[in-house]
Parts: sequence; structure tokens; C-alpha cells
Amino acid sequence: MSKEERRRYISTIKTASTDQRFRGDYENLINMHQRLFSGPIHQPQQFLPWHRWYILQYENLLRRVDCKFTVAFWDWSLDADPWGASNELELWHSGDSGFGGNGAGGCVRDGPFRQGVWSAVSLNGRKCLTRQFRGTPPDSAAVQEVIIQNSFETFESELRINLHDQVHCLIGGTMCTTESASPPEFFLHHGFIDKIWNDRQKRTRNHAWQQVSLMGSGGVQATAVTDLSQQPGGVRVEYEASSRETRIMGRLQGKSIAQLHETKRKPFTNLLGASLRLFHVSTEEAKKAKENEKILQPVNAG
Ligand SMILES: [Cu+2]
Repeated sequence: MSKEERRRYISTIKTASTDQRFRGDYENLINMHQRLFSGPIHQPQQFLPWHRWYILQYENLLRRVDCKFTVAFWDWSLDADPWGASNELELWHSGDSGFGGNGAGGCVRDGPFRQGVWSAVSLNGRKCLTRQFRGTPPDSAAVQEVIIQNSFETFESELRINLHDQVHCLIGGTMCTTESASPPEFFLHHGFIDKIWNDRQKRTRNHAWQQVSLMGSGGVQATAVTDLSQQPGGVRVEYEASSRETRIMGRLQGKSIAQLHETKRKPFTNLLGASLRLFHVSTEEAKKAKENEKILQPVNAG
């Protein structure tokens, strides 16, 4: 996104979250995630369809402020310096086109969402947004390995636990609590998680509808959101990769999991206990996720 597009994106969020015409609906939507947090929405049956549906509700709400609004995604696997904030086109820049930086465990003190000018929604009232950046997110080769997994169960589990749960707690602060839908970066992160599901869906028609019959019980019906070109309300969604992302993913496509595993790459941060605890990952699932992580990590640290 250009600097101007970023500015507009941020100002739309600020209007929706503060203007009394939208604020009530905005708070209800954000609080819904906190209320449902420990239930099926973070388990295999609902995780992918529920969050796809949720992103759309958020987008629909923000469209009432700006009819051209579209949820963006942050591909954290591509950033050599994921927490960088020096350049105006880096996510965490403190200018009006950035999300502001690290709170180092405390309140965020710069950027458009800083303490004093913006506060995070929670069921217990509004409070300052916190962040505590740490470690390195999984890299693009690991993401590609997840996409090409043969088994849908393994794909879903790696996407949910090794990528999604983990990055929530690498950003840290409010993102690593049950109030995680409140930081605006929640939707950038979930946009990318949803794009990864879509990248798998795009492989074949079989991939597109894999396991849908098993998903969506007791909540959002997966069949209603599976086809990105036909979302509820006649919305068509397309994830547009940047030219850099297209170039890097192009180089990885066609490689097998074994080849990706052997590629010289930098290792990423191992699953944090905090990520597993926050999302109530069972002991058995955590054991499996740690085994999967060994395959996602490079053998040749470069
Ligand atoms: Cu969630």
C-alpha cells in the first residue's frame, strides 16, 4: 500500500473506533471475539471459517465510514526486519502512515494508536494498547511448507498453532491476550492467515473444498465462506500479493517439503509457551505442533 493508502486505512479505523455513530457497533464486534475466545473459534472446526467471516464483518463496518475500505494483510514472513520502524513504509513506523511501535511490555507511546489519543476496546472498558515485540516470525519457506502439506489436518494445525498462535504472541502485549481483536494489527495478521488458507484453496478444486464438511459446526457455516469469490452479501475477495511477495513465493513454488527444509535459511523463534497457553492448545496437540515445527525449521541455518 502507498503511504496515502495507509494513512486512509488508519484514519478509517480511528473514525470507526471513536466516532459515536460507529463506536457502539465497533465495540460490539471487537468484544464478540473476546467473548468467544476460549470456544470453538480457536479450534479446528471453526478457526478458518469463523475468522474469515469475522474479517468480513469488520470490513463491512469500516465500509460504512469509507466505502472503499478493504482489509489489508501483513505478510510477516517476508520482512527481514519484522519489527523495523525506521522507514515510513514499515508497519510499525510512528508517523501517520504507520501503526506505531513497540510498547516494550507497556503502553504504545507513538503513532496513531498511542496512549492518550486512542484506546483498546475490551469487555472491561477501554485501556491503552500494549505491545512487546520479540523473536522472529516463521519465514516464507516455512509458510510454503504449510501450504503444500498433503494432509488437511496437518495444514490446519500448522497454520493455526505454528503460524497464527505464535505470531499473536511474538507481537505480544494486547495481541497475546484474550482482548487480541482490539489492536488494529489483529486484522492485518488474520488477513494474512486467511490468504494462506486461500493460497492452499487455489491449488485445486479439491483443495478449495477440503474438509469443509467437517468445519463450521456450531457457528459460522464453512460452506457460506469457503469460496472467496462469493462471500456473504455478494462480496468478492482477492488477495493481491506485492511484487516482492510474488517473486519470493514464485521461487519457492514447485519445491518439495524436503527441498524447502534443506534450503539455507535463518531459523525462526520456536513456539512460545505463551502462544500455546493463550489458545488452550492441548498437551497432545502441542506435542504434535513441536514435532511439526522441527520440519518447518531449516536444517541449514544460514
Ligand atoms: Cu481469533
